[in-house]
Amino acid sequence: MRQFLIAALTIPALASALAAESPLAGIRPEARPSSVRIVAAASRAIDAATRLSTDVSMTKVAPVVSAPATGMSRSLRPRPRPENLTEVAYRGPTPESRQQAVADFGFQRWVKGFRTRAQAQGISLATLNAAFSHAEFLPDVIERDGNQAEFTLSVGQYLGRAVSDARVSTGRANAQTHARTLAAIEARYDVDREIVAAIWGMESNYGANRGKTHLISALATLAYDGRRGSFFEKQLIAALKILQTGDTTEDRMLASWAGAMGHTQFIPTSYLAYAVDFTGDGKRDIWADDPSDALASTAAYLAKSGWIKGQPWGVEVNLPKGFDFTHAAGKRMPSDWARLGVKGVDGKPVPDHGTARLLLPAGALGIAFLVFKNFDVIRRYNASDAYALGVGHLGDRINGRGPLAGSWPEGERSLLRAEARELQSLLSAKGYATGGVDGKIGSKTIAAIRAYQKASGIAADGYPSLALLTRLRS
Ligand SMILES: [Ca+2]
Repeated sequence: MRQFLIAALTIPALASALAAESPLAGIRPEARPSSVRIVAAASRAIDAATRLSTDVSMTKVAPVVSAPATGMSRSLRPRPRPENLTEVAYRGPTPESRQQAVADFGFQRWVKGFRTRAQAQGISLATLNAAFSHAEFLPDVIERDGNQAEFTLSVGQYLGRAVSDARVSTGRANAQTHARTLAAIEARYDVDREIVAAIWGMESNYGANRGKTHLISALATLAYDGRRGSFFEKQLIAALKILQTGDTTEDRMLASWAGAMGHTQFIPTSYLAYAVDFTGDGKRDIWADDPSDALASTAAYLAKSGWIKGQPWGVEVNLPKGFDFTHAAGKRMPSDWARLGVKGVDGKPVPDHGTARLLLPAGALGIAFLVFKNFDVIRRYNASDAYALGVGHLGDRINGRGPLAGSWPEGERSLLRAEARELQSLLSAKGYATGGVDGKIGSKTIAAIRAYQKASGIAADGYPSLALLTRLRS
């Protein structure tokens, strides 16, 4: 049996990149680029083989605002269209105001065309007139869409923010205040209440940050801007359908700048598919101060995604010394994992709640988990391992459990895209095929990392750590 010199992996590790304009925003779903990077860093690192389910084409509750670093080369701001300048009312002497005027003109022209397309999809003139009565081009939205610079945050740092003491205590208080509602929702949808409460905490800090942007304006701006125009036009059509049902009015339809609405940050298409009227007033009101409809809608979403009531999302585990990471792939019953030495942090085998896979969000030196099907159900809400960890752990904490027993490696962070390219390039130069040098850590790169790690006598966790890059450089 191979001996893995785990201690040889000195620094390690990693993290996940969060692209967000503020630390808190990184935790919220509109900062979807983080999800993309976290998935890349935290999930793929383990090995494609340890992830049985293919979770590529999942429905997302909130939009993926595209991965950072890609497609960022061209300007994201509305570009002046010189051929139109003569048609634009001159608003002021500065280049900024001129650009704004051009953008407004282009926007209004776009709205005109959009209205025709919307009518063809069954949106009435009355709905359109009401919806666009206060709609305007929002330069700030474009600004924020463009300011998604890549930066890194470790899984440990991410969890520290997502599951802060304040968020735990506020969560516990809210779970008490809304105990009857949460219990009723749990009874109707068979979704454990603490997970619903945790998603509420993650998405809007229990309703405190539901978003204050005029949804129609934001979606129209993003649809017009064109970077992900077709996605946002689809969301805009969905928003108009919501208005047409009479669930709410355009002035109350507020959202994050990227179109995530209400207590649990549904995007319009998810609203249409999953939102429910729990209070019985005939309106699916996820925007109201009363969170009942929003929380029930979230439970409905999780239920339809396959939630298994009573099954944990995951359990923190310890790995035995010299654990052979080539055994880390696939799903097993916890009792089978226990035979490989993978046990709960209390030293006992994890109960057989169902099959589980091993999750190592920061590689061999970080905290390990056995995660169950419910973990992947949470990922349906936001396809990020770090997010799902945050929700699951916050739920446990709200339920009265303590912090994680293990610790995350010091100095960890995920590789930036350029560093990932360098890692691939260095591995390729040593004869380990990474399937290209594109900065994306896919299964071939992970296999190459494992092969290099095995040949070097270090823990073959397939994890693209900074330590590994440093080692390859030397
Ligand atoms: Ca209602």
